[in-house]
Amino acid sequence: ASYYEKYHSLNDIYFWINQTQQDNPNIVKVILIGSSSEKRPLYVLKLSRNKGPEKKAMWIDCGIHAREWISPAFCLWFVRHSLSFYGQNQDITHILDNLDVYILPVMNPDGYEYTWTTNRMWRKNRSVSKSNNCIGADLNRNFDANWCTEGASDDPCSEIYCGAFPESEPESQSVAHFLRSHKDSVKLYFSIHSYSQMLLFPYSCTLDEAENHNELLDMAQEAAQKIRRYYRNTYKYGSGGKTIYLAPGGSDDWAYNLGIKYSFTFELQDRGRYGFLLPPSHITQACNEALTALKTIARRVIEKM
Ligand code: 0X9
Ligand code: ZN
Repeated sequence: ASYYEKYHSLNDIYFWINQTQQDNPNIVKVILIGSSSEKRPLYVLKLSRNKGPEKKAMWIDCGIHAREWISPAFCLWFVRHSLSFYGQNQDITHILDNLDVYILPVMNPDGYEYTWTTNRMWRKNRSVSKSNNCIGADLNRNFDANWCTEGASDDPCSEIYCGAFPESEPESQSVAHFLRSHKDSVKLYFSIHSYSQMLLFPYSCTLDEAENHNELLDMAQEAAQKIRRYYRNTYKYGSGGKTIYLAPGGSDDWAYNLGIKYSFTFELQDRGRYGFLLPPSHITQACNEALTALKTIARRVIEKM
């Protein structure tokens, strides 16, 4: 199996980030957007085929939840695909000719490291709360979108603990800060999770429909159809609140409310057979499915720009 068909430790991924930048100095820039609660760096890769004026941009984050190992694997897969197939694959060439891409391979490095060393099923970050012995907040409940209402918990021991206040966690704060300062250029937001095979869009923090619900639904439907056609696999799609559950404080809803009107959360393979413990032999298909969906949606957004 190649490098991209395996899961990698956090140190391997940091090494890969550095190596990828060094091997592709004209295309890849590494941006330090902040650090985790245990002071690990949060690096974003910027892929930019710099010709002409500043382009609009797309954001992809992976690894919000520590145990969802297929998610960082997807971010690496996407970067490899972008660097290897630009000029060969029509879809990725079109995307990179029209958009810069920001990729955060591991948004929750402390949690990810913890799943490698101590507890494979850890979900949250590793911040220490003052009041209590419990560790960690759910970074996907910590954003400022109907923060800590139904579908999140104010109990620090809960798996869906929303944190002390919106953006209380350095990881979510760093992402929010970066996106706020790039909100005029970023047109498309993706957050990669597992598992359950779903293509979700706002809202998850309310059952209300987003203003461009039908447009998002149409894009997600086309993406799911492509996955079915090319990979013979089924993905559900729809607004988060109605398709999976109410879950406030998520990055996708927050990004949407910031003005990024094309905002998606992908739940990759599988549908529960292996769950978070998806075997490495499934990485190729899981990533290719997500890549197909992402490229389908990006193409549609570029058409509208
Ligand atoms: O609950 C979540 O954060 C996501 N599911 S997961 O099993 N990966 O934890 C779904 C996120 C959907 N979007 C929002 N809740 N905003
Ligand atoms: Zn998740």
